[in-house]
Amino acid sequence: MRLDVVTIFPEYLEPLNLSLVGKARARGQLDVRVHDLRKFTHDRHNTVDDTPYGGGPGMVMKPEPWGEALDGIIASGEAGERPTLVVPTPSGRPFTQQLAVELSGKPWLVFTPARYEGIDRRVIEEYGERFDVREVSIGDYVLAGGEAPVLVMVEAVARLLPGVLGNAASHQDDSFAPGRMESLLEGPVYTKPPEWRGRSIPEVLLSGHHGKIARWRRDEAFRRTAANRPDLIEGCDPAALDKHDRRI
Ligand code: 6GU
Repeated sequence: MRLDVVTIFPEYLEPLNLSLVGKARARGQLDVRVHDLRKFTHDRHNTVDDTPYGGGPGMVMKPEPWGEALDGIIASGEAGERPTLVVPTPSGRPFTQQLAVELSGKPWLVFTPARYEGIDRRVIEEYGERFDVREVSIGDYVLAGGEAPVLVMVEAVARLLPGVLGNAASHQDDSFAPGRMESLLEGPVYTKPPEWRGRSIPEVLLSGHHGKIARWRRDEAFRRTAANRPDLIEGCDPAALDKHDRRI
């Protein structure tokens, strides 16, 4: 998969050299290219913003540098290859595991994290006519720019690529995985030592009884979901619940 990111803070994307995403790049599974938007300006001050038409607070990102940057990136692709443009904005559609799965099936994503009050609308219109453009928000709070959301989205997408996680089965039971039998949060996990600061491991996990362990994990997942995300249980198909759940 190819990923391009256009930003006025290329250094903000340096964590893409680390950990899971960094290793996927080193292995050649991900081709990540970060571009400095200011390189596509032509004035002495490398201006990327201006005052909003109609007045109001803050500044708006000028369309010309985005147009030059995106045209150059698009032209650098193989003949006929068309990227999906991902535009981070608090006004976008929610970024969910389902969208991460959908994006992980695309060959080429271009991210356009903005600062200030956002990008001149005409840029989204212009590319929206020719490309698949997704305006996406990572949650109901306001950040100063789209760079942190790009780190979030790239990590969520990259770990779904074939061969990036050690074990392909390990994301089949992720909390929020689409098609998960019950969409419950994952329950608690334990490892050695068997006792730590006087705290032991739930007995059932040491029993070797796989049926009882599965039952216990399902109950813990239900309990945690009811406590932390009651909305997920309200929205659940009642057929996905069982007799045990009603007793918890
Ligand atoms: Cl994608 N951008 C910004 N600036 N703030 C956000 C966001 C995105 N998602 C949630 N808050």
